[in-house]
Amino acid sequence: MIDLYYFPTPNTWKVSIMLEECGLDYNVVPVNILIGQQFEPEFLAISPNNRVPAMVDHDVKGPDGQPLALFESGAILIHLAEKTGQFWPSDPYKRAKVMQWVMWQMGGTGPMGGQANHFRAYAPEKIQYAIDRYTNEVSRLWNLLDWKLEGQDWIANNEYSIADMANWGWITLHELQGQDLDAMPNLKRWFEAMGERPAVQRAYEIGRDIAATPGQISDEAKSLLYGQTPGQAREMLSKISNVD
Ligand SMILES: N[C@@H](CCC(=O)N[C@@H](CS)C(=O)NCC(=O)O)C(=O)O
Repeated sequence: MIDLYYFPTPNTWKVSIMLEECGLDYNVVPVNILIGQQFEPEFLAISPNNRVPAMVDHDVKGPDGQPLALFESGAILIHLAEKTGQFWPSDPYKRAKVMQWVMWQMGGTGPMGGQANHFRAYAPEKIQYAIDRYTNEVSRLWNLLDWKLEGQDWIANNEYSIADMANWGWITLHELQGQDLDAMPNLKRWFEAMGERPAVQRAYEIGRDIAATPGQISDEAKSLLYGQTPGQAREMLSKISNVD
């Protein structure tokens, strides 16, 4: 059995899509990042980076007999791909290409998209340089994907894989990210084809109620949300034991 620590966001949808596509049994453990549940010691013991998604795979045990706890959506996708052998080619050339596009997403559209969201929608002051910098970088990356998808259905090897799953959630945010999908027709076609897959639809719907459930954020969590200092991070981590 797998526990998926979840809040409906692009990084977390990657994992719920893979779990749904593979038909694996899993429990959804809600972590409401809007009210600071990512800073609670129980969650930090699984994801000391205080981010979702995270996962516990009870079928895989470590040297101490404890189940495997994993954070980082890319690592979780690769773990599930290796566990099931699905959406993960056995051919080394093709597998390396899937890995390439997963890593490209993890280092590119994810972090750049996160910063674009922040400066476009959440930053307390409007900083035009930062808005332009991150919006343009997202645009550059998405145009590369549009170019890659010219004449093909799927991102890596033209076969549906975890590379597609990794990328889809971020494209759902196209309006928030100031991107015009009509100007990227190959990306738009792929995005719509992904959205028609029943597993993607189920994965996207999970936990909508978690986001909609009102909750209070403590002053302490509020101060951690956008401006966590190294001192605060160390203080938080001092409450948990070291994890692999
Ligand atoms: N590199 C990480 C990024 C995870 C991440 O940024 N998660 C966001 C939601 S998409 C989060 O948990 N934010 C909570 C916070 O910033 O406090 C991954 O891909 O898993």
